[in-house]
Amino acid sequence: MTSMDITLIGVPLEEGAGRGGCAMGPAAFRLAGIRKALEELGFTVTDRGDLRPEPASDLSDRPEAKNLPVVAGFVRSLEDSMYQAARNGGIPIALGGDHSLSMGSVSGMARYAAEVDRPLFVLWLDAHADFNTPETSPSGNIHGMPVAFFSGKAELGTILPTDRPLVSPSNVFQVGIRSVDEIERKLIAENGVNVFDMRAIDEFGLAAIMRQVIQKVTEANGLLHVSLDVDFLDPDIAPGVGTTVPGGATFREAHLIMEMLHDTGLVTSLDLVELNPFLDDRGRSARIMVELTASLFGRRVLDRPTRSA
Ligand code: Z70
Ligand code: MN
Ligand code: MN
Ligand code: MN
Repeated sequence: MTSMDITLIGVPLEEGAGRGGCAMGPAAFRLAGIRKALEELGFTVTDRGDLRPEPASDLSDRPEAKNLPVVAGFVRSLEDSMYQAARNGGIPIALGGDHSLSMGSVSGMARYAAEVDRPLFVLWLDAHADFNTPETSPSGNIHGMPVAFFSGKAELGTILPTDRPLVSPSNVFQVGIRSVDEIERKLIAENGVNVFDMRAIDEFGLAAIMRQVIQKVTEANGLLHVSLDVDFLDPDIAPGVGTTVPGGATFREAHLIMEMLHDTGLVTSLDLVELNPFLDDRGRSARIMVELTASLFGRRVLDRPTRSA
């Protein structure tokens, strides 16, 4: 890991999801001990509290993009917070909040990456591809659109400046996917998103998949943003999420990803999203997410010789 400074940014946003509850996510992550877990690993942690943006008054609400003004307010604010934290040499972690916040976190990191002249890669750990647009979305929920947005493929008005740096879909790696809408399926193929669905995990194993991802990012000297949706995990181990999809990643699989990533030192930012404490089982999902975060930043079971990927 290049930096030993971590900035926690609370994003109490739930208006991008179909049901309420994600706004309580930042509080649950704090209660589950995210700060202490990172401090124990030697990091200096700054918790800059929760964002409280005003809804964007220049954008209007519409059925194809529900609650756009509220979502846009958070996206603008988070974009800048992530960028500033990265520019100050730290690792920003967005504590969600629903997944529409990634429009801001990824865009902020894309701005930083452009400034330091390195490509940004995104590892999207999710049951969903989140590549809908207002035109293709069956729900109108913006949390199903962030990947299309930061790839420049979703028309959502001027949430961010039109000349903002975009992320190439070929730099996006999606792992754990098992629920994709009809038109969305065509979009991810046409745009060349790298998708490893649950079948790929079962056929090849996560280690082989992660080695590919790590090799691509390393060869390009890229920055890597990790976006972890609670529903990436199997609902049996992480029930605290609005859209549970059976057949998700096991604790061991998720752990392996985090440990392999830590060994590379490539990760420069993280989102923890879609935690719905109202639906959780006594904080279980929040604690698992914190544990995975600790593994990503170096908590280990055994010392072992570092092997090259
Ligand atoms: C569906 C939609 C979604 C997360 C649900 C679901 C999207 N594809 N994303 N939960 N994180 O409404 O667009
Ligand atoms: Mn998602
Ligand atoms: Mn999801
Ligand atoms: Mn979800």
